[in-house]
Amino acid sequence: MTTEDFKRVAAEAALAHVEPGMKLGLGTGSTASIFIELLGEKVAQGLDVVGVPTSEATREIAERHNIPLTTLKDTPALDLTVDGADEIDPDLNLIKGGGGALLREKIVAFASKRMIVIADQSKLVDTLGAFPLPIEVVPFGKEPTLRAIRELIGELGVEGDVVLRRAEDGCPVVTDSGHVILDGHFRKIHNPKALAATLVGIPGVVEHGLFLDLAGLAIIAGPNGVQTLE
Ligand code: ABF
Repeated sequence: MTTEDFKRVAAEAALAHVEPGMKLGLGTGSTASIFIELLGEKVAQGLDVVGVPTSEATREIAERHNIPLTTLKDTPALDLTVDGADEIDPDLNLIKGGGGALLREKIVAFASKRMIVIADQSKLVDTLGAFPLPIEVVPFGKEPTLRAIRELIGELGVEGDVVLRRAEDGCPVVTDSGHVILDGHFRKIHNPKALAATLVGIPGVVEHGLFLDLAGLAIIAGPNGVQTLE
């Protein structure tokens, strides 16, 4: 089986948690997209759900699969969010935002009674941080914000750096909410809670990709089958 197959297995397992009438948060990324595609098949068979997309890309995919959509304005409380992740540790802490949608992903997850993370086994790690931590910042003053994060990395004594995320054309990636992303190479994040608290204290930081105490269940598929963390 391929990584794509494992993503599909995890997405299929998450579908079993969806009940008629649910208000759903729809995640972003390739694994979440498979979930949305499978959800679309159920909707075509008559399943009555409504979704809030976590990105414009996800909105397009959900529309293509005829999933009824709503907004957090009209539906501020959701039942369940299903989303992917870049890293998952054994305590269900996550790094998210490799796809640049972390801000809306976190708002939607926070608005949900439950968040299920779906992933292939490559996302499971002992310690977060090998994947660069996405940090969404306001473009005004991004240079001093970057310097502050660089100093923080230095204080932690890691051989890392922080870089402005750029698209293939060399321009800074701009998020759906009009911000830019700094990718922090922290290597090993031994105390995610402390780092999260420090990052939100830096002016200009809108949100970071550490998702702590948000996921209630992780469904992780690999060569040995499906593993769950909760
Ligand atoms: C989103 O998609 C992100 O937060 C995470 O960065 C990414 C995971 O993507 P994939 O499922 O394509 O690996 O959930």
